[in-house]
Amino acid sequence: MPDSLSFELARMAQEIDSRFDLLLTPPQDSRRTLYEAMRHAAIGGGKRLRPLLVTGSARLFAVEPECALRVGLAVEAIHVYSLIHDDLPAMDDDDVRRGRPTLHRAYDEATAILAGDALQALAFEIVSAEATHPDPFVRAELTGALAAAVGPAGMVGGQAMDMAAQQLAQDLGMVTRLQQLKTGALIAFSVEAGAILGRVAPDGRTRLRAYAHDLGLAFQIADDLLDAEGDPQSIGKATSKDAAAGKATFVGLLGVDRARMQARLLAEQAKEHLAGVGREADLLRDIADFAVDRDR
Ligand code: GRG
Repeated sequence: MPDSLSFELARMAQEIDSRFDLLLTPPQDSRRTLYEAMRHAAIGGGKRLRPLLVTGSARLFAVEPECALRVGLAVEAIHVYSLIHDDLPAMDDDDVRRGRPTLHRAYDEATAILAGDALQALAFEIVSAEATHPDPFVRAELTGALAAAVGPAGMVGGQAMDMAAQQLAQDLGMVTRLQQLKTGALIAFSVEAGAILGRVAPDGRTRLRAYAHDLGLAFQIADDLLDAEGDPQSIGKATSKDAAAGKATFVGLLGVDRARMQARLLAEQAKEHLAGVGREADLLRDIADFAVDRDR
């Protein structure tokens, strides 16, 4: 990984941690446990890749860094909520996440459900607040686009398809569609958010959308490869769960070697969509490589 990307990842991790720390100060009343649970899930750990994508795309349009950081924080709050709910016994029933006990293990199921719900609401509070952008039309577009990326036509819809897929015959088209919603929609929002903040009209976002499409798939294939053959210690969660659960994965359909080739191809293709853009797109290029070369 280039030094510049390690630096950006470390700086983003610090930034997100300190912002969650400020926002989630436990009150002196009976909500204390809820706040502590939200802190357990949101602070420390995680690559913070989605906030970095918002920053990376915002750089192309000279967006105020504070605006991009706030949107990145909102996206990370949604991501953490999805991880908490995905780990619940009713879903993946996982015990370890980001190297720590999952939230329902550290606390209890009801607290984990509420902490996820609260993080989702917090994300919309952050993104729609005036501090995120002075233009109310920009804030409204961000809010609507985030809701679409998270809802039934986005991440939650993808999760529902994933659960149903375990009972169905699986093919590449179906897995691609499912993963585009489950993982790809929030990644695509993160990339597009920079353009929304920069007031770029939708027809000026075509190449950025193509980059996000290929990156999202490459990222998911790499995630499948890590589940199949990664080290649970460095990934911070149990591995080899997908095949055992009969999950629809790229590795299951393509095999390890073809899946690795496909992920690399998609990362290269993602970078090609940025051809002609100057050094200001280097962070997005580095993220495309990192998405497939990572070990966690
Ligand atoms: C339960 C509402 C609900 C949604 C679940 C996105 C999702 C849908 C679940 C997350 C679980 C999962 C393993 C998804 C596949 C890929 C993925 C999003 C991996 C985790 O993202 P990373 O690698 O994690 O960015 P860190 O911990 O680094 O933030």
